Amino acid sequence: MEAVATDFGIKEALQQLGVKDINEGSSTGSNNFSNGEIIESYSPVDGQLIGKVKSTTREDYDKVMNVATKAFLTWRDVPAPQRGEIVRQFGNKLRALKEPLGKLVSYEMGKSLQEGYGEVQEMIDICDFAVGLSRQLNGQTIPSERPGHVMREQWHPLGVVGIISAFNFPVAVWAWNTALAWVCGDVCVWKASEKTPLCAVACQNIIAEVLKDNNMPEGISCIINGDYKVGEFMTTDSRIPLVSATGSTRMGRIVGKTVAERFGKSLLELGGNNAIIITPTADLKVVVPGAVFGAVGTCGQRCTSTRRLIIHESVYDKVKDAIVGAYKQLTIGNPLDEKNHIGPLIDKDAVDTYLTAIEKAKAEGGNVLVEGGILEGEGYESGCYVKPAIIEAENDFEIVQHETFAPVLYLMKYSGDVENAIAKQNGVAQGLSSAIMTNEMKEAEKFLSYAGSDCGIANVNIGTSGAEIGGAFGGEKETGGGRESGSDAWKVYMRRQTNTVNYSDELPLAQGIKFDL
Ligand code: UN1
Repeated sequence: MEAVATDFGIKEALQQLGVKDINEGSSTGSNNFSNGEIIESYSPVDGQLIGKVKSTTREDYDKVMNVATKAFLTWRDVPAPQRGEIVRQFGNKLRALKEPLGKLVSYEMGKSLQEGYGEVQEMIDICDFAVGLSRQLNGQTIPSERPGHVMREQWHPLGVVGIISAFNFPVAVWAWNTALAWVCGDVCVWKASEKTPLCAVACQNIIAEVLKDNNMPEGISCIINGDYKVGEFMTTDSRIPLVSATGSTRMGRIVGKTVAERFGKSLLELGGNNAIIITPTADLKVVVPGAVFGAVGTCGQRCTSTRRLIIHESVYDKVKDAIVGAYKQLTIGNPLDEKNHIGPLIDKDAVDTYLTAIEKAKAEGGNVLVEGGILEGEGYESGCYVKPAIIEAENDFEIVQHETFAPVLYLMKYSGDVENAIAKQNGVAQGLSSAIMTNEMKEAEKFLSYAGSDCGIANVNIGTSGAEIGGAFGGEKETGGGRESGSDAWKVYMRRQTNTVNYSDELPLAQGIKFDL
């Protein structure tokens, strides 16, 4: 192992997860096909090299696809509740490994340890959900217009599901997809972010053991490594009926187009530009933690992060002072140290993007309330630690219209009715998450009505981030329209088949058409 931080039990965590340097011969499951260039994973926490993986070449990819396609033929024959039983065992393994996996997430990605654990909890929760679902992949029966006929709807597995995930949720988003896809009878090929490849290796090791214990082929779960070029192997591959992709709107536009070109399905979970509307009756006790966690949690790198506060002019100063005051309490530093609220950004490119956003906001006339900037000195050597910033801005600023994956929060005023705030909230290209803080029932219901928030997620008196797995997760407009995790999101992982069965001795045609021979 090269240069792995010994503090905070990272070395032990890696050992428990079977994640080793490739020079020591890592057990990366089906991924041991990968033979391409080396990808090094550096921690944004302390800049250390954690480990390496090899990227997947075209040739390696075809081997993975052969294994996955073959595994599908075995897996689809396993009754759904038995598939659920295997997912249950996976969830139990995650329970046992919550601590090391949460630590690795925190160390490789940079989110706080609490959020690292939270991410693993999200995986466990979706496994539980999927286990129940494995007995509920129900179709419908539909009355036929013809005598002696019956119509039914069935749901069948799709085949190989491709998953492209982002660095910010390096394990949970994969689990949202796989836990459902597996109970549905699909097998999965996962391209994790090249910024968090070791989290993917850890997950693969965990599921590989479960599959082995059940005498199931490991090809049910495969990982491939690399950047967008490796992702392209999947988006252009007609052996993959569904590509589920999480990431930027720019990436989703390419993925969506490429997959549609070959009539594949895509599930897109893209950028957000999420706002909280703060009305005159909002309770500051709820507003402050909701807005601050939303803005600085995961260092502002959630797709659900709060980027805009739309505050009624009558309470503007009060809310502004409370939020600015709360920012003074924030501690920034090693995310594995639980006394810190905020860890680093993912890498130096992200730091540049953050600095550029602040400069742009200033250039457009933004008024800085809480100065940002890079942190330097002891503990900040990786160069990825930044101060969360607050800027008074207008909704139509160019930079405000864009998602910046960093802790930059824009404050803006509205006057008059809540409709004015809703118009601002909807006045961006993205449509993921939104919230209103109010004790006025009429305002809350307006916000939730068809004329209210245009987002996939609309909350009352909670922030924009931190959704539970039980609801369908995703958003409208440039967020891509996909829905993952709870509710009936499972249907996207299956193909619907309508059956009409004639149990009479005649052949009446639908629509009363006569065709006598
Ligand atoms: C993401 O940022 O891509 O709602 C997912 C949340 C988390 C998931 C975020 N449960 O903030």
